[in-house]
Amino acid sequence: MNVLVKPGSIPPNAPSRKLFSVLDDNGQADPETDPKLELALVRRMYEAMMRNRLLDVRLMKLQRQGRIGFHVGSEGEEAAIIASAAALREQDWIFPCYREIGAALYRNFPLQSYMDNMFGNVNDLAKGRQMPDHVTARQAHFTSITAPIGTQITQAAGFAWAAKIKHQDVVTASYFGDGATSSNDFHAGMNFAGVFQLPTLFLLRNNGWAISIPSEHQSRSRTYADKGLAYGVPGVRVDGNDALAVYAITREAVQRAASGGGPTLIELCTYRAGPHSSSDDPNAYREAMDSEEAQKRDPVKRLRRHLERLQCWSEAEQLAFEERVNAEINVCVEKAEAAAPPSIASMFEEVFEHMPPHLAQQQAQCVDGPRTRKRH
Ligand SMILES: Cc1ncc(C[n+]2csc(CCOP(=O)(O)OP(=O)(O)O)c2C)c(N)n1
Ligand SMILES: [Mg+2]
Repeated sequence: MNVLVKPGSIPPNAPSRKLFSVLDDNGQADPETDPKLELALVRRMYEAMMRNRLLDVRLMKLQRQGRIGFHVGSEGEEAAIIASAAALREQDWIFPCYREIGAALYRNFPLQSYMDNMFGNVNDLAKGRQMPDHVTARQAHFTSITAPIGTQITQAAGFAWAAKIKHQDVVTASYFGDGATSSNDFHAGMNFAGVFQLPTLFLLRNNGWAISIPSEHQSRSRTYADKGLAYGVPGVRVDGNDALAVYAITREAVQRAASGGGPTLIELCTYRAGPHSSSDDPNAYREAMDSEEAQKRDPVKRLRRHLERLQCWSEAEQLAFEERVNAEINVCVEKAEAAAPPSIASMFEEVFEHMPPHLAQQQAQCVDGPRTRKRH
């Protein structure tokens, strides 16, 4: 039977929630929201964000020089990624999208291992079987990066469910973009986490774009945080370019999850200052003005201004830091580039515990084939 709904009986969208922030564009903290973190922690976050920025600059150059095949960076999104990772506890697990390498490095994933992955050499933990930037860092409680959008969301929910069943004090955090909210996995993960009240955080990096699709065309929801309403998952909007705000809200959500309060959806409102990846040219679809505005709100510069106000950072320290990090990057690049590629035979290994005969035959044919001959 068709039921005609009287116009006006469907309630309008929930009103857009206020954006939680601490720092203004000049790095001045609002005393009402300031989490009053130890300065050593703020400095550590700043240094990790700056190191990430220097890495992105260098890796993009290496790609343009044809020395690595691909790079997907996080310029402009460093606070959203690194300050949230800093607010997680050591035992908590990160289920990343492809932009979260900064979170792994913050957890002391070695820069050399990252660089080995970028060159896909014999020392790469993924053994050259993955694209560059698709690292795995188990020691850092950082799961493998996969290219398909959204798959990590259900994995994080499932891992949190297992932790809950085993009474382990573990919180999981899935990172994903605005575009990923259109994936099946987002809906499945949110529903599951809501129903089972799982200790998990949905860290939704709204960077304005899903490659060339603007975030306002991705969804008719008034805000991305509103999406939590349908699943009974509290949603909150945070200025994702404000490291202190990101830290404060993430910390609160971790504490709530760890004490049985259930999941939280955190919309980290940020901006993708660079291209989607080294394979993308944003000039084809976005105005230059756009990125000028983003420059003003740069999360790295904002946190630096904050530290300078507190007399905890100076121009001299900045120069020394840049020199030190660039030297560290140079050493890692040199080593990674000099290392041999993985052997062709290794492509066939580690799929089965005992290699079946047909695979062994293919391996032998491949090893004897033209790809292993010099100058092929
Ligand atoms: C299942 C799936 N569909 C499509 C793609 C192609 N793809 C790669 S990145 C991307 C956009 C993702 O945007 P968003 O989730 O906002 O993340 P961002 O890149 O902005 O961080 C798409 C559609 C994919 N990798 N996986
Ligand atoms: Mg996006």
